[in-house]
Amino acid sequence: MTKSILIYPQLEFAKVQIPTPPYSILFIADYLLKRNVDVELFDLRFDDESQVLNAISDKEPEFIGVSVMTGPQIQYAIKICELIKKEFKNIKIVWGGVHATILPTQTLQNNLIDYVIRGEGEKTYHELVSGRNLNHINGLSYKKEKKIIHNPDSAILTNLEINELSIPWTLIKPHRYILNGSFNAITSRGCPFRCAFCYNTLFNNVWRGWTAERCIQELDRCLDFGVKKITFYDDYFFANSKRIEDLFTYFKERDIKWKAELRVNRLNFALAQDAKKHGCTQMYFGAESGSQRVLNLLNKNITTNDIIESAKITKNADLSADYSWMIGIPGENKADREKTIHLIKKIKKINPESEFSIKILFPYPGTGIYNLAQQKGFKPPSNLFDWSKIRRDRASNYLKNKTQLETISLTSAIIGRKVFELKNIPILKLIRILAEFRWNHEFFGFGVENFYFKIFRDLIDKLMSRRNSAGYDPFTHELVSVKEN
Ligand code: B12
Ligand code: SF4
Repeated sequence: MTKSILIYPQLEFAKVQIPTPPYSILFIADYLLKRNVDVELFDLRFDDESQVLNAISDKEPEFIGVSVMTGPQIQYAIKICELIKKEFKNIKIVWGGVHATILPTQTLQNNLIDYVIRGEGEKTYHELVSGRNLNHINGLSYKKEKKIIHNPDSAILTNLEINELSIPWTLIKPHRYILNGSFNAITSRGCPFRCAFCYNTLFNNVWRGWTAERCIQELDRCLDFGVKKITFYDDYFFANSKRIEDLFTYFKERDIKWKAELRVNRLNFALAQDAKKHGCTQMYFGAESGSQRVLNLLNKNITTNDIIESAKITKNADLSADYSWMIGIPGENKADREKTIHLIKKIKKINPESEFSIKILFPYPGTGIYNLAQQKGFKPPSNLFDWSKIRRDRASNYLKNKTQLETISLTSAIIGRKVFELKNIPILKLIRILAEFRWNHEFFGFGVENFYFKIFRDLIDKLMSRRNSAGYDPFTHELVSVKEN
């Protein structure tokens, strides 16, 4: 029987949020299981590296698959691959996920990695582990006589194939991913829009999703495990109105509280009111910028007026909203940034229940914004290790006023989040007073707290990586304890 092991490496701040199940490898595992491949799965946010090594000794699989996204996860992925290769020299290591898809050549230049699977992994990985001739495997990149070969792209899964996939719960411990009844779900893939900074422009640009009936089958299992509140991580949850209508009925019947993302210009009062009536507690929006010029540059296809309208609508429907903004966009100037801050303040006035965060844009290769960033002097990391240092709250080297941008981002994380309103925790209160001063006076110079934050975050990450730690419940805005058996 063909055997394989799939690994989801550690993440930074893994336990601050509700851990999302490792869907990337879960769906691949489900595809393999249904085709009689013996598959075992390790989530290194919980499992120990020694468990992986023991499983390899027991099973002696030919291939190990590792899922990797750009940023800190790379360093943990490298670490586990080093450990594996040290003990099992002949084992073949396969990297998949968004990072390896964007940069297959650079990824394969690392000696630890034998194969890269670009795009959706289900079919390609199955063909690889089943021993198909390498030349015939679409979506595969590999090394041959010191050359790197990229086979043609694979076809994405059809809607029917997506509907045949389910979450193979027996391979994971469900309670790990449920915090205080909250759970993160994904019911679809892809997004038809073309925002210039988004991976979807090169990866996942056709929407496919579970039907309402399939969603209900999968979500019913989650309810059996005690789930009451669901955050949908779909890129385009509201793509199909009939599906949404049926899901709304289900949410109401089962008293499920939920959150999901919507484009600001797809919201209307009837939808907001309906969502609220059917258990929606918050909608999140990619607002990105308060400058129309920058929104156009990002090919966002929304107006600042759409953003303002969305705040009025959510306010009138008594619905909370979470807005995600970006700064450090190539081509953005100081005036654009000020417009963003002013628009955020306006939104907060219109809907005081809304939350927000400001991230610093990182130009990923292959996205529309990447060329523009290169013209402005952006030099992408040239190896995997340097890619692992990329952080959402750290400004890239080519940007001017890096500390100021980072201070704006850090301030927004404090001002914009309900968790910092927990006034009974003295340290949070102090941090909030300083952030409020900065925000109200729009004074982001002398970012000393940013310096200390960088030291502090490394420390916190080490502590948070332990088994039992505090997590943040985004529904109740409470700090809760994450327990691991
Ligand atoms: C949920 C989520 C998270 C969760 C964690 C995910 C988890 N499982 O725990 C959280 C919130 C923690 C998170 C954090 C980050 N995330 Co995130 N996240 C997502 C999100 C919304 C869903 C991921 C998912 O499950 N997708 C569904 C699965 C089925 O799709 P998939 O992961 O692409 O997997 C398929 C293929 O990629 C491939 N594949 C994947 N792995 C493997 C492995 C093998 C062996 C093979 C063969 C194939 C393969 O096959 C899979 C099935 O077809 C995606 C956006 C999206 N919709 O995908 C962003 C996304 C993956 N995140 C992204 C990023 C950048 C981050 C951060 C690194 C941001 C940052 N710079 O700080 C942080 C990580 C910080 C940290 N804490 O370390 C980017 C990745 C871009 C990139 N270049 O890698 C995405 C695409 C968002 C975006 N629009 O840019 N994220
Ligand atoms: S709408 Fe969201 S998911 Fe879709 S392309 Fe734009 S940023 Fe990406």
